[in-house]
Amino acid sequence: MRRFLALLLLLLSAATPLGAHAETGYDLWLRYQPVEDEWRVRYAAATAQVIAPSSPAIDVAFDELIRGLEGLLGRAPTRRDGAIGDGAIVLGTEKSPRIASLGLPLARLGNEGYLIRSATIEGKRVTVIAANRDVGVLYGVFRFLKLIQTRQSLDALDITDAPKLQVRVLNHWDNLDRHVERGYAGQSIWDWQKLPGYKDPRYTDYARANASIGINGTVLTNVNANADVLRPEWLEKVKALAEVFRPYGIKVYLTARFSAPIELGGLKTADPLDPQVAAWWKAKIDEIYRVIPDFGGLLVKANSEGQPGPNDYKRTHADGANMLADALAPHGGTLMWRAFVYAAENPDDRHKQAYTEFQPLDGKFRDNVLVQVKNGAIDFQPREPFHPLFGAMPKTPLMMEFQITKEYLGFATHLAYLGTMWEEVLEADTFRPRKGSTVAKILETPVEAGAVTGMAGVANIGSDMNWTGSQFDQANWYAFGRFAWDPDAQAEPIARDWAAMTWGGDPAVTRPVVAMMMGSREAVVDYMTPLGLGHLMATGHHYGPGPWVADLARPEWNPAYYHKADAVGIGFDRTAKGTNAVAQYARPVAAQFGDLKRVPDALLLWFHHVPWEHRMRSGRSVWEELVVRYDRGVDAVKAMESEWDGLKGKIDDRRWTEVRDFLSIQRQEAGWWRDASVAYFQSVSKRPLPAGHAAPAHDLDWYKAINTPYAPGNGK
Ligand code: BDP
Repeated sequence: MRRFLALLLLLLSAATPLGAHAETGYDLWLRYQPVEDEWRVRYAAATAQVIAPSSPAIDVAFDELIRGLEGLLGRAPTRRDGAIGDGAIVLGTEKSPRIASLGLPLARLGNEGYLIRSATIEGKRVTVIAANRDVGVLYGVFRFLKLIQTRQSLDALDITDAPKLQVRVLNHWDNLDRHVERGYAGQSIWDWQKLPGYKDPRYTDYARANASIGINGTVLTNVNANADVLRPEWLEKVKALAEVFRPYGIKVYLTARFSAPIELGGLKTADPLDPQVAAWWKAKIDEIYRVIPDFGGLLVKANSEGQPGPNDYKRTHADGANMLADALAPHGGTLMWRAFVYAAENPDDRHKQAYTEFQPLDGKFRDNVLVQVKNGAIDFQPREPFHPLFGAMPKTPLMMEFQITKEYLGFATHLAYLGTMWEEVLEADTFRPRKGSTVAKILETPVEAGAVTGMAGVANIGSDMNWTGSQFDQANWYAFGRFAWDPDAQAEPIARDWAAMTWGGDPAVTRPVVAMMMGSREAVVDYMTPLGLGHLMATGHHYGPGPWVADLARPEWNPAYYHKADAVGIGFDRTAKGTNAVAQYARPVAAQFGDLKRVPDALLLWFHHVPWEHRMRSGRSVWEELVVRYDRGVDAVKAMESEWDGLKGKIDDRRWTEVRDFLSIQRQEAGWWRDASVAYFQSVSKRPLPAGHAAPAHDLDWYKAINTPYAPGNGK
């Protein structure tokens, strides 16, 4: 009877029209919705049975496989040992005699790689998912499920894959009171108050999602750090999370406030060369490892935006980093030290400050230090040239820091797929030491044998039902994992995979969805900061335009500092005639960026100050081009809206409606950006709008008067 009812339910659910499903987005790209009948038949033969040994990581792999097959194929093969039959999926490492007997080429897969292969064992046709370590088997299982989710054949499989970077971490900018700095998806998912007593099941789903894309670490706390998290009672909470994540191959990391020896230890100084300070950190780090033996390590933001650091004691960043690294080293811990520094006292071009400070320290950091560099020279803008430090510190492991949360790209409501932005940065050629040395290659190539490599992404995850504040922002979490696994990956196939897994395999859905995604980031660039402009957002919360702001305490906090628009022209001269920031790049790159004739239009105003009449490649003046780009951005959002309208009925109503409403907010805000920016720049350029381009809806003062003090995500 129960089986009959289950079957009936299954048939009913398969027969329910799509629109009636109320999907919230909670399931992310792991929805495991039933495949079409023809595929169910095709897949049945290769998924008849699952054979798996037992260990914490293999158990979660097994459970995930069963869960996936149950959802996708409506049938769960649950046998996990005994005789092998045709169509078995055999999981394991070389410790399983059956896998060892196949003599698979596992050695080159490293600790986290996997192999999926159609094979014959004991005369039966099987699929083997094998790895050197259990976590590789888990990654292999997710890949196998993806084959079904994206409707690939399961015949004659021969897949091997291994991550190109070692440390693939999320950085949560989450405070201990659950406020998320630059978070647009609700509160922090870490419910510290209830930890360690209560472990929200959400932590497990978080781990599943991360493991499915190969993320193997998470920094739980904000870079603007609070020393309290290092207190014993907080370490118990951290330990509880570490226990949930461990079977999924995910290590926990914390941020360390440099002044913790003063705040927690009662010392008079945090000077890294003071033996008492070093001893305090050593004892603290030993204590952490007693509580969490596989703790990943620490992340530090020092001497940047008011954070304490070694410069307070006239010591270098290397002095500070090495002191902590030495305490972590005996435990195998990693220290991530951020290169995002700029100082109030330093009048030099902000673009140059991180390079100026860090480049001379090349070779001075301990082996277990990763210097974490933002993708661009300034700060996560919609478009920046790649950071000049990439390639410039050949003796120092550098890791990439991307921002997944869209602080500068429209918060949660603007659809902006960041895969294209990351691909653009990763494939940029640094020419260091030679042509072809892309940013990706620099990240992937250890500075010496065995040296550590990595990538960090500032998380966009919160307690919202859909995790990321919007359905489409899930794609950015997903894409980050894929790029951290393989920095040479391409944005478009990643978008295709995500779209198929998230919205269903119908090409009538995925094709337009992928097209929207691929154009979306450029649309944001166009309506916010075209032609290489940057940092024009309103003060503090960064919500909406503020290009007129020129009265903040520090020069480089003001949008006017970045665009330098005046009656004559616009743009920041970073050529040899200006701040000469171009000289921080390898010669061929500097020659291109520094040459008005060769600099890409997309970076023109980042590197050059040009008269309003400057002729662009299009034949238009830079003033006209600016207006054209602003309008192009708004038009692109309108095009996304109508594309999405065409998908009504093809996807579930709830998610469809949410996206439709968000696109409408995006269109209004894109129009706000366009109008406010055009009004402002016109007040400076004093030029007429090009023919066919409408005047802003209001005068400049109207836009200047907009005040949104409660916009989310502000630092505090
Ligand atoms: C800026 C953010 C600020 C962060 C800072 C950082 O506005 O909230 O603390 O980056 O990365 O973009 O440290």
